[in-house]
Amino acid sequence: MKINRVELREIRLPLVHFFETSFGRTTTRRIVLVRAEADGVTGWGEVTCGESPFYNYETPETAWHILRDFLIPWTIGKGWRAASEVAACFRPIRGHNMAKAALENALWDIEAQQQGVPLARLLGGTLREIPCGVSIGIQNTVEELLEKIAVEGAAGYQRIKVKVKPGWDVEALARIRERFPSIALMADANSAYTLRDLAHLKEFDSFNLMMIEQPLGWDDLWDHAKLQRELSTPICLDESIHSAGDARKAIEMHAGRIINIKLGRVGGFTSARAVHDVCRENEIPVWCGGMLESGIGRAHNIALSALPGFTLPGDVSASQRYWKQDIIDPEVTVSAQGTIRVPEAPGLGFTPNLERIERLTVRKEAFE
Ligand code: OSB
Ligand code: MG
Repeated sequence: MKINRVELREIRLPLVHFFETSFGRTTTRRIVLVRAEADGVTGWGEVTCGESPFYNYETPETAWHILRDFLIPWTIGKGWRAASEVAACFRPIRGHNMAKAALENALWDIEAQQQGVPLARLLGGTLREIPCGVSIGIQNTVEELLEKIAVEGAAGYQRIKVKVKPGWDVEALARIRERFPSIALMADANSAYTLRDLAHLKEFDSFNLMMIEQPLGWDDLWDHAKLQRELSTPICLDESIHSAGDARKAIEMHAGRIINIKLGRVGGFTSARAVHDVCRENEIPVWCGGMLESGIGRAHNIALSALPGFTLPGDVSASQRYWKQDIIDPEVTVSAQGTIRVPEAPGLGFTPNLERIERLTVRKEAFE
């Protein structure tokens, strides 16, 4: 695989409904896309960072810089035997996993097309359909939250995740349980608490939650281990797992009982698969997280979710929940049973719509 051209572009994509977490509200996404060409085949990747450095420290600007000045010059013009080789080449750069993932994942897309196999299969995926849940942000009122849960439940989604933060947590959860006593429910705090909130966090144990996601510091496994000893609800780690090594340490420390894998956060498919493998060896269930991706990142998430360790419903859901019009054809749809069918066509199995992407593009830079 000889990469002869890479194009970076930034698109602006307004969300159908604002998405609010403990760290803020998003209404329009700024998404950096990577388009790579090798031997006449085109592959796509997506930088999944937020607009501001709140989920992690990356932003569209830092990703553009790292891609333009380091990752692209390091990969272009070289012959690669496999997409799985580039992760080692990127290793000298500390962090910037979402920038790395965007380029690496584009090469996986190319390799799958070259081999004429679906990306999921190239990765070792075995599932033909993936179980789906939804992530519902903080709303203006609890009534609106309850209505959203009712809609998503009726659509068939297999579990509901709600965002929580101090002031929007036990009361909202109590109201949810009152109206929906038996739905599969979980809460995601995005690091909004500390161990000083221990007594408060213990109240979460009364809501029969599947898990509580990343209650404590984004870079803190130690305090999660302390908290897990005090909670009966399983802790799921999101922000603090960046590699297979982190996953191993978290498991050894009993910092949580479940891990959410995000392609961007861990630096691409090669690392994501390694995290999956460590978890599987240790019987830690995993599920695929989401970052409000466009269709391109969404297609990658679907391929990843086909690996056999993805036993819990993930945050990968239908395009129409996010976008009036997605940038891939067809868009991602979910069955009445709350599943997405893993495509069987070579590569992504979805076609990026160039004309639509071009219309949404606010800047572009090409490297030959
Ligand atoms: O913590 O999982 C998270 C969105 C942005 C940043 C962080 C998170 C999320 C989500 C949304 O929960 C998942 C999705 O629907 O894409
Ligand atoms: Mg999360």
